[in-house]
Amino acid sequence: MRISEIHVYQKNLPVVDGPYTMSTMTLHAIDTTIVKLVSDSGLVGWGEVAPLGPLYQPQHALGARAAIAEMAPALIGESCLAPLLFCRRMDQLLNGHRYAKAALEIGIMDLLGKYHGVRVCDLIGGAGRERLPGYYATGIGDPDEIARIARDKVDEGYPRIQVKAGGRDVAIDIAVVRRVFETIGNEAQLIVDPNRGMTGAQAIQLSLACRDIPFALEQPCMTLDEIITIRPQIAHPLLLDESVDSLGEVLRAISLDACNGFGLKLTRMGGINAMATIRDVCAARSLPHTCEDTWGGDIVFAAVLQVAATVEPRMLEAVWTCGSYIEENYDPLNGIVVDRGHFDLPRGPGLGIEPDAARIGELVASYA
Ligand code: 0XW
Ligand code: MG
Repeated sequence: MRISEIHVYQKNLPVVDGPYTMSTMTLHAIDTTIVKLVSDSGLVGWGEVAPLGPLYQPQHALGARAAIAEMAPALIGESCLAPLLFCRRMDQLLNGHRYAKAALEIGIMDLLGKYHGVRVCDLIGGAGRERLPGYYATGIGDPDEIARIARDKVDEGYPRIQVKAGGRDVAIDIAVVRRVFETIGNEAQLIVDPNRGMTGAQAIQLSLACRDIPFALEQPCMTLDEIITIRPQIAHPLLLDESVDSLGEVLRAISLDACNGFGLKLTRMGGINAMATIRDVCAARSLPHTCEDTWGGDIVFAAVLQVAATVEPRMLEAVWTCGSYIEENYDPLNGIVVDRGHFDLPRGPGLGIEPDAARIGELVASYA
């Protein structure tokens, strides 16, 4: 089975009840890129990558499409049955740009699963469970507003709540954390995520002022170096998110004893197989992690669930999808939906979803 055509689509995903706010940016819509890999067997594989605007990380939507344009012509005729060799071929065509390569790799894994009549999770070890815990991420807001959202989401069934912080007076963030904990107590796991928007001093201040409240602090500062500096001075477990963008960075963080776990974005890491490797590395050091991505629709989040189902339950922090922030599923029948704060793994072969052509945006490039 070889690739005979690659089609690239672009779609804007408006943020439902938006904008989505973080310490460093405000987003009204996210630009997603969908790839359709057509094989000479007639089977079709789907991939997707949706960077979170141009400021969240160095990855951005136009970069994804430019990288795909750079590689796609030379990928026509490549085998769909050997994902490792396919990824090596992409590395021979373009340096870096793991996030764009991830979209194509997701498509290859979808095709491979469909070819063998198995789910993607079966290709990377097998699903340990069919239902996965989700987490809800709020935006930046005032204490009462965020506490109300946290209460609602815990009542809905979410076992983990992430509140945003940073980019403002740290006293407000301290008040938010206090108010949220007064409201939900230990009914859900609490994460505080400044998305790089705090100085080291602010992060220390937040942590020490809330020493009595159990939460994990996610990516408080801009760089790994800053985080390593403050780590001995804070009272909470520390998770890295934006600072880790590859297996190499995960290994570096582990070797520097820089964190207690990770927020792992599938496309940023390079795709499904890269995530499976990182899953095993994290398990070897008992470092829990999420399975998630920056944004996107059914395709990228089906891939996230396929990986999450293979993670040992005690090592999986939770799954995040932007399900409640997007308007519709690409696949109206088997699309990813949040059910009482949890997600069910799709049942069909490959990724287990089949996008509707009318819902995947504009065709922007085709290669054959
Ligand atoms: C909460 N998220 C998973 C949504 C956005 O992708 C940002 C992100 C995070 O944890 O930084
Ligand atoms: Mg984060």
